[in-house]
Order: sequence, then C-alpha cells, then structure tokens
Amino acid sequence: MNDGCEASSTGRVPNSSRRMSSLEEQIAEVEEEIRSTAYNKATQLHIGRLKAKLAVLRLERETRAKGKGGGVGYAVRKSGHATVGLVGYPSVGKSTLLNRLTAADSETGAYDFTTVSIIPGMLRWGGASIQILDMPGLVPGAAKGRGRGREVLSVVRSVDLVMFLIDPEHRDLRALVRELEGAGVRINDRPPRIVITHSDRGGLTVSSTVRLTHLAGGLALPIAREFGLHNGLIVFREDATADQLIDALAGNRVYVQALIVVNKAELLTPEERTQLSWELRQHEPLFVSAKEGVGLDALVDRLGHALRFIRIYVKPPGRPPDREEPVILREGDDIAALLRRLPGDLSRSFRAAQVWGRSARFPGQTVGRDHLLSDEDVVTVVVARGSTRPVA
Ligand SMILES: Nc1nc2c(ncn2[C@@H]2O[C@H](COP(=O)(O)OP(=O)(O)O)[C@@H](O)[C@H]2O)c(=O)[nH]1
Ligand SMILES: [Mg+2]
Repeated sequence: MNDGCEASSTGRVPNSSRRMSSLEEQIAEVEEEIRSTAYNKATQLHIGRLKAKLAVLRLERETRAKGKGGGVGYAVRKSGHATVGLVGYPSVGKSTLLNRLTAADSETGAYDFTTVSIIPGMLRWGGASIQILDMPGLVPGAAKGRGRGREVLSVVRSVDLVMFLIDPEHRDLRALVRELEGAGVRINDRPPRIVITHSDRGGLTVSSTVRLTHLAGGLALPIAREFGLHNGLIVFREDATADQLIDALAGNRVYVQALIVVNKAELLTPEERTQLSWELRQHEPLFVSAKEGVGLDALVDRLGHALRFIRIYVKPPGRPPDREEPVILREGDDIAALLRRLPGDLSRSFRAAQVWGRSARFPGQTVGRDHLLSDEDVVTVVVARGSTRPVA
C-alpha cells in the first residue's frame, strides 16, 4: 500500500531531475536566507525582494511539474453542491471520519499512508449534498512533491472548504497551513485589494487610495520587478503587505475556507483539551471522536453552515413556486449558476429572470444572468421566442 508514495519525488529522468534539483536548491537557499535574516527597517527591502524571488521560483516549479504531465495528479470528479477536502497528517483518522460521515468505504489502518488515492464520500445536509474527499496524509515537504503532496495540494486548490484534521499526537496546524500556503492556497482569507495592469512601455507606476505603511517608500517597485513587471500600473486599495503584493503579482492564488477539527478527542484529558482549545481559539476548533462517533452531528452542522447554501424556489409562470424541492446554490451565486443547475440548456434560450425575495429590489424584479441570489428567493426563468416556458 506504500506504492507510489514517493514516486513523484524521485523523477528519474536524468536531465529533468538535475534541472529540478537545481531549482529545489535555489528555493531552499532563498528560504534559508529569509529565515536567517532578521526583519527590521534596514532589511525590509531585502526581505521583500527575497520573498518575491521565492514566489517566482515556486511558480516555476509548478509550471515544470505541470509540464511533466502524463497522468500526474488525481482525477477527482467533483459532484454534489459543494466539495470538502480532508487534510491532515497520516493516521489522524481522516479515513475513519469519512467512513463515519458518509457511506464511503475508505481503507483505514494503524500505519501511515494507508490511503494512497483520493476517496470521495457524500453527505446530506438539509437538501444539500456535500462531497467529502479523503486524501492521502500530508507530510512536511508536500509542495516539493514528498508523499503524494503535490497532487493532494492541487486537489486542495479546487475544493470549497478544507477540513483540517489533527489529533493529540499530530497537532501542528501551522505546519499544515504553511504547506498549503507554499502551494498558493490561502486559508480563511480574501484576495488583496490590489489592481495590477500590464502595459508595453512607459515604466511602472504605483498609486494608492490609502496610505501605505508596509510598502511605503517605493518598496513595491523592486518586488514587482522580480516578477518581470517593468511597465504598467499597480493600484493599492488597501494598505497591503509585501506578501499580499506578491500574491497579487503571482495571480494564481486560491482563497479557501477552512474548519479545524480535533479527532481522537476521547484520548485527551480535560486539562489537555482546555489547553488545545486555547491554542486553537482563533479557529474555533471542533472536538470529535470518529471512532466513537462523538461530536459528529455538530461537525456536520458546522460544515453545512460554513458552506453557506441558499435555497432557490423555481416558479413556473402562472403557477406557485416549487417549495418542496429548492435548487441548492451557494451564497455569491447568480442567475447563471441557477441556469446551470436546471434541466435543459437554458443558458442559450435564457432571456431574463423575475425574482421575488431578499435579493429583489421589488417583488417580481426583472434581472439578468449576473444578478446575485439570496436564500429563499423565488425565481421565474423567461426563455427566448417571446414565450415564458415552465422550467424544472
Ligand atoms: N482513539 C481513536 N482512534 C482513532 C479515532 N479515529 C481513528 N482512529 C484510529 O487511528 C488510526 C488511523 O486511522 P485512519 O482513518 O486510517 O487515519 P488516516 O491516515 O488519517 O486516514 C486507525 O487505527 C483508527 O482506528 C478516534 O476518534 N479515536
Ligand atoms: Mg487514510
């Protein structure tokens, strides 16, 4: 069952392995220099540049890993109304939890790396179905390709929510988060309010709508240059840090919600549990025992709420809305998302929609595809050829 765990880290083709290792060496060097440089006013610029350089090297690593292609990565078919990824060290109980929560049958065991592929399971919450992905354990160095790290990380980039699972023995949440960050995943965060425009000439201009404190004194320019941005405009709409600017320049960051779950909670003494709650207080952790089935209802409920589902009642023209079977969407979804969920190819024949409910300015407002919906809205879809056709 250990098959293939290390496959991606060896890369036996001599040429590419030499190239990879020199890139890895460069990355390691820059990482080490950042670690060993004390941060202060005098080193601020230097560190900003190093971080930018590191981000560029990591982008290069990703590009090369993709280029190798040939069946690298897991094929995971997303289904359900939302997808949740279980992320944690080996043996914390990810597979046990998946089996408990869903009808899936993922192999579990008292040894590391029991799970070498990604196993999906489906969970019902209200009218919504939530897909849970059990993944091989993450180990430090995953972004470099250790374990099945890189593949796991690429799946993490596509989920709607990450469920971090830790246990009394493996509780270093920060290392897990760092591993994800190294792969361009940002946890419980939002994209920085920075607008970057490229142009062919004219040099690089920085402007801001707020006072910059972190990147005062032209600090943004050398960072942008590390990314090869020499002409264009950077507009700051918030007092961003060097890390945020780097994220905006890299442009491939994903922002994912996360939930922290402590498994094997029955092994903790009350004192240990209090201590761990305190350490993790900013994440509002949930304590469960997958083995004994404790705390799982609360977990499912937190998950359901965190995913912010909304229910949309479709109303055929001249008839009452279907309140029995709402269409499940998520907060931030628009009419276009609703059309994708309805049977038939409505996106082509769509002409307009009428909306009643919280998102409508007045009952029966006529809206277009980009209208944002709210929970319990009633919607009538109007299709082309001048006729309103009953849908769903
Ligand atoms: N004591 C205790 N053991 C658990 C619990 N959940 C899982 N385990 C055990 O932990 C070991 C690893 O579980 P597994 O689900 O394979 O972990 P994974 O590697 O994270 O998928 C197995 O021996 C499980 O029986 C729990 O809540 N309490
Ligand atoms: Mg497992």
